[in-house]
Amino acid sequence: MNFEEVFEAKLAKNEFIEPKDWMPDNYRKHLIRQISQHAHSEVVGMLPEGNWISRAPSLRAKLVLLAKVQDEGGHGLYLYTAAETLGISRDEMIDALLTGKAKYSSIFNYPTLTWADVGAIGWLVDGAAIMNQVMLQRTSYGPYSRAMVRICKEESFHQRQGYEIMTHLSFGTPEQKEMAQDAMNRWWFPTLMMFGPPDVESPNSDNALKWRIKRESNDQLRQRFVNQTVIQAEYLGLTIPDPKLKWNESKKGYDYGDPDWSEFKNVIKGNGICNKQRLADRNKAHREGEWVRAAAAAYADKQKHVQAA
Ligand code: BYC
Repeated sequence: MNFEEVFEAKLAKNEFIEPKDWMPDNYRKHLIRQISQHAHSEVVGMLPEGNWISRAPSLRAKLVLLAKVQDEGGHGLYLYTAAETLGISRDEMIDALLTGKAKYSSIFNYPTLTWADVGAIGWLVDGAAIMNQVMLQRTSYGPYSRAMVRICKEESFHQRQGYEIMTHLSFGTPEQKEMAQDAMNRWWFPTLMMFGPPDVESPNSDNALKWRIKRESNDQLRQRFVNQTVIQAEYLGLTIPDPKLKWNESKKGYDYGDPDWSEFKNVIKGNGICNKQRLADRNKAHREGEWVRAAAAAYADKQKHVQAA
């Protein structure tokens, strides 16, 4: 068998492709694109939530949120490391993020206006992230799959954190319930956009499915998310802001209205409400972390000399 046949045979047998295995150039490029975008999303995702650490309504809420935000940093680390095994350097990836060349999830370009938004992010955004990421645990590239196993465990905790906040608010005072509903109204459609464009407009899906990088399509996952979330919203007594939402017995799922795809395109082009602020904040954090990187590099250098002596 030639290299390509070995690669195809592994995919057919559901075996992992590992860093030293031969792989088509486009498979490598596809993975670098997706894994690095995913890593950037985790790191940029720390920003809207991080804004609320100092304003959390109790010590307990603050501790839980701090842990969650730290987890996101860890997810970024696992994912950057997985991408590095494909032959791209961390510096190249970070540079692409900081200069605005790389994409990250559209969802993090929306503002977090109230504490209920922290709940909505955990419940809806992490809920959508898990829906997508559970299938990525079985993605064909070994290092990505292994990173996803740990990430998914932590994401379930994040989703519970958000749902707990929404439960407190929804069963709280009328003002608190209103805050929860307002957050639901603003986050619902942007969350549906996280799954990517409709299948018929998704240029990367065919290869992703063929190479078993994605196991399910954008629309399949979006549908599953809607089905799962409606019942959770009903329990909270919150209304999903979609007049087209309706149970469809024949497909055993909900029909739902489309997000505004022109808004999505605008956000991923860099023109969302918070794109510029997010990039400026990431650049600032990077500059301010320069001394940490220099100290870590100096320490590593010193250790090399000690070992050599
Ligand atoms: N935002 O051909 P398509 C999280 C881009 S957050 C921005 O369907 P693909 C977290 C796409 O990149 C979730 N861009 O692409 C939660 C492509 O452009 P390029 C992060 C998007 O790759 C809480 C173009 O549109 N999760 O984890 O087959 C706190 C056409 O799309 C988006 C992941 O990244 C979007 N929403 O499917 C902290 C999961 N959607 O690259 C963190 C891994 C599409 O050709 N990623 N685009 O220029 C994936 O599963 C897939 O990459 C996607 C898109 C489903 C996102």
